Amino acid sequence: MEDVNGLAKEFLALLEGREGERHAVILQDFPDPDAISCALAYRLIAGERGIETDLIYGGRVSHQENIAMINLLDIELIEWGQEPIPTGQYAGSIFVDNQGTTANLTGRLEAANVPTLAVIDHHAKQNLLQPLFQDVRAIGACASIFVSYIEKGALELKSSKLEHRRLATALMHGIISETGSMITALPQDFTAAAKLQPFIDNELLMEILHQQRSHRVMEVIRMALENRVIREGFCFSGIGYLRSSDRDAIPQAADFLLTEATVHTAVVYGMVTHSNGSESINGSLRTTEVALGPDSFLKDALGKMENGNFYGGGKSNAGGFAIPLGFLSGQDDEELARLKWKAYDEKIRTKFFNKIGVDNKASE
Ligand SMILES: [Mn+2]
Repeated sequence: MEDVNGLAKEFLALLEGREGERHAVILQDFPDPDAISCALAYRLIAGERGIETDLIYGGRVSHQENIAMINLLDIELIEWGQEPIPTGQYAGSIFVDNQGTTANLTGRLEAANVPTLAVIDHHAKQNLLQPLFQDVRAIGACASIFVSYIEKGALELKSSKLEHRRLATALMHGIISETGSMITALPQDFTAAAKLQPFIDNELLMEILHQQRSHRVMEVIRMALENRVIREGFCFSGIGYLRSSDRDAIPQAADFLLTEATVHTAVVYGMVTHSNGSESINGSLRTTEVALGPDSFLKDALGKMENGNFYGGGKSNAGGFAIPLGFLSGQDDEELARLKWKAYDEKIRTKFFNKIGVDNKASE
């Protein structure tokens, strides 16, 4: 068990004497509500101490629920794009809900000599960065870690303050969405939610949660349904090519496939074309099987890249992977594009079938 009091104290000590500094708060490339709410929490906590913050990420926010959250709660996130980070712009970086391995800004921060001040996360320890302060806990939502700081005096929440009500609503949304509506929540997450409850805006929360699916997402789900192959409770589906702006449809399709009666684990993947022309296979795993362990499942099934990093990883009920195409990237004629997808689709399916011990050739 972590010394939560000690960690909160250490966190607050880190912020002491930093008045006037500007910090880069780094979210993973495809920020989710948990990450967004943590970044907002850091902004308010640091703001109280005269520290300015930019909340930045190197990918895209495309899930309509996340876009709604940002708009309805008026959260200012900066999509950084491909630009380098100017030297001297930031006195330090704070990684929330990630440890630098899922944020493509990590290398650029290093190139700009921005010191890593803190890593605050709830995924398995990755040891990529050497921060001054680290708080990596096994907990349902990273947002609950920030609530524990707030409880220990990082911020005095007041219902009379609009920005505090918005923060509480964001953190509650982060906890709810990250824990599958509290199903995978731990006692600490319930404690955090209880702490937030008096400050949240119920109507706003309802509005954020009830976003309808876009036409593009519906199309990706249709493809995922058509192409799915089910073996031993596992459902695999390769959906072909999609634009990077539609990447968030992949986990939504996996969520949907998981609702089929005989399925306990769903894996959906597709060939994503990025704005710079490069391509990668991106995939999502969702499971209701407590014993599966998405992190080791994906690491075992897909293995490592040449640089030693794994293609994928995860947490208790979800995981993701990205396989860069490198030399094979780029616009091709229809036939070559079809062959390229077919080769990757077969290879990935075979790897998963090998992992679960079934024969790729066996009929349905
Ligand atoms: Mn999280």
